[in-house]
Amino acid sequence: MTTTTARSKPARKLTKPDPVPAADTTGPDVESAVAAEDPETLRGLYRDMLFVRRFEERTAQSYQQAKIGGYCHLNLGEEATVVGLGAAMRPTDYLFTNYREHGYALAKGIEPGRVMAELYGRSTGTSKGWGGSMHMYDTATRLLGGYAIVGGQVPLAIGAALAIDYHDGDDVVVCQMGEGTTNIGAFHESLNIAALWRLPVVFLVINNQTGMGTTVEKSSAEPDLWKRAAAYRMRGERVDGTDMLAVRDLASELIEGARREGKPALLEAVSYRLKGHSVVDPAKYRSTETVATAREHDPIVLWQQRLLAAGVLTEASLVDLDREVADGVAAAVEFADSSPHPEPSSLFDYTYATPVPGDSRRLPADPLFTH
Ligand SMILES: Cc1ncc(C[n+]2csc(CCOP(=O)(O)OP(=O)(O)O)c2C)c(N)n1
Ligand SMILES: [Mg+2]
Repeated sequence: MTTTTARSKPARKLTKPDPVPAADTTGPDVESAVAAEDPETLRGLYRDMLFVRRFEERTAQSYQQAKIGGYCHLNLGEEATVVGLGAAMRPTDYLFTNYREHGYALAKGIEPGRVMAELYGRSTGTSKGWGGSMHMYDTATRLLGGYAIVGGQVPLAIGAALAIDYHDGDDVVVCQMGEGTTNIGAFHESLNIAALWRLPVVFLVINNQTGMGTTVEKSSAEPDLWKRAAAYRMRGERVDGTDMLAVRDLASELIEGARREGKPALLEAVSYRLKGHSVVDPAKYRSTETVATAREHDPIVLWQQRLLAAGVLTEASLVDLDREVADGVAAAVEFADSSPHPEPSSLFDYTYATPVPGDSRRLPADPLFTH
């Protein structure tokens, strides 16, 4: 007979890490950056942020009208990062994103109508209507997707960066992801290889402090995500994701470091998710304080106030901008809604890179046996 001696186990109680410090959005730095910036550039950046906001709000509305199906995640609250990044990238730089990518597709320069058409599942969409919200792809503007599997885009981005390096190119890959992705194994493998092989890639971690309903403190033993770069001797930075100029400038610096010196880097952008994880998530798990904090950090409100205070915008020019943006979004919806659905016979066209002889082309309603 064997006797078991009771082992004293340490209590499974994790010490709670400090919460992520709130990014400072009201400091004098933003004001002096605004004062130093060309007013026309500021108006353009604000217009682009507003466009993403209105586009996403309209997307939510179209979803409720059942014009859009499937999963659908919005960039509401993330507009300053989206636009700041877009301003930092060269048109020939490559971008990989997660499934929360409509804004990034717009920032990369894809026609809004084609983005909306993809959401509507129409053949004029970026992926001919077969991809939908999570799978936008456009070789012309070098948006290489749109990935639904958390972390799926990270090794692929490394492959693109390796290809650039192999061909002695000087383009850079930006790989966007959420903070939840930094705990996926492939994230660490990719950072390791990027650093070892000095690949031209910048990892952009959008720390919206929540992965579905789980807070960053509950999912990450080290919630200061920018510090993860140090494990790979890579430069890591944290930026206030609501500050489009700070995002643009820091992203530019890191992108140019990757381009000129083959130095991969990690940029953590702290932002605030204004709504639930996806359009169907009422986010009841969030406290009133969390919602209030997110609203306080609404980048559209912040930048509207700042640009009005700096005299870059006036109440009258805001009205004009609102109308211009509303017209642009309406035109995108009109284009999408009047575009044809893909032909059912094309359902299998993109299943394989090349046609596979003898593959099943049977559609769900087709009879199993024809004779
Ligand atoms: C491998 C994998 N596991 C789980 C999921 C389900 N899932 C979809 S989004 C998500 C949360 C990801 O959070 P984060 O990376 O912070 O991105 P965010 O949605 O906040 O932009 C999860 C767990 C998935 N799509 N893929
Ligand atoms: Mg997140």
